Amino acid sequence: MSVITIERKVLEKNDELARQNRTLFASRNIFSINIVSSPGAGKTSLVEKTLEQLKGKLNVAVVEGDVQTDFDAQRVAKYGVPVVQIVTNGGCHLEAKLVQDALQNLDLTNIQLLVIENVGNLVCPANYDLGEEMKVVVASTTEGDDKPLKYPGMFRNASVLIINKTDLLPYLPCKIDELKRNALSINPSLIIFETSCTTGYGVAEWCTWLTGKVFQHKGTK
Ligand SMILES: Nc1nc2c(ncn2[C@@H]2O[C@H](COP(=O)(O)OP(=O)(O)OP(=O)(O)O)[C@@H](O)[C@H]2O)c(=O)[nH]1
Ligand SMILES: [Mg+2]
Repeated sequence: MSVITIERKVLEKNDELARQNRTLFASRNIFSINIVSSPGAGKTSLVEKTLEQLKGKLNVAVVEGDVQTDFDAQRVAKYGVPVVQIVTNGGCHLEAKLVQDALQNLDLTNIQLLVIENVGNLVCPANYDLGEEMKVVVASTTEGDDKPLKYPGMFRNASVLIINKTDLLPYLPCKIDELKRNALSINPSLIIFETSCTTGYGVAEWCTWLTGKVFQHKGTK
């Protein structure tokens, strides 16, 4: 019973800090996304491909979250965008406070899109609001088509599903229609894109949609 109470308090505190992050983003007119997935589904690869496409079109900053190492921030830094790495030291998800602290080390001047890459984990990040506009869940074909049913929280809380590693479909038992059906049975309003970050397939469609969202958001402020 007391464990439940403590967990609720932790989440309430997190929600308050997420509200503060959201207020900061709104005051600066920044659209923010929180990319979540199991380890290795292709979050950083998607960030890299997205940065390639959006170069010269949108000002983007990136917050990287990992249990250990700054490998992902190093990959992103090659694209010449502001990036900061959060190392959770074992923590299995990002929290609003970690993002708030990281933002102190990020120059947000003229930034239109903030991309937060969460720790690879299909469970815990679902419960922690970071102040983002939307969660984007990446599910790769190598994980199988049943994951939305086994990890429903993440798919329920996401606005967008990116099915990545479609180039591997010929070699895998994963059925993409089944994966989509399962995801939509959990969350009928999911917007779905299919990508291969290896071949670049589908990345343009995702980036066009995302750019539209950023400008639509700007228009409402
Ligand atoms: N075949 C194939 N491989 C991919 C694709 N996208 C990513 N990969 C590979 O998958 C591996 C993991 O990719 P990352 O982008 O590091 O995945 P991640 O989700 O950021 O991983 P973590 O941050 O560790 O959770 C790398 O070896 C990528 O090259 C894809 O579309 N097709
Ligand atoms: Mg990564």
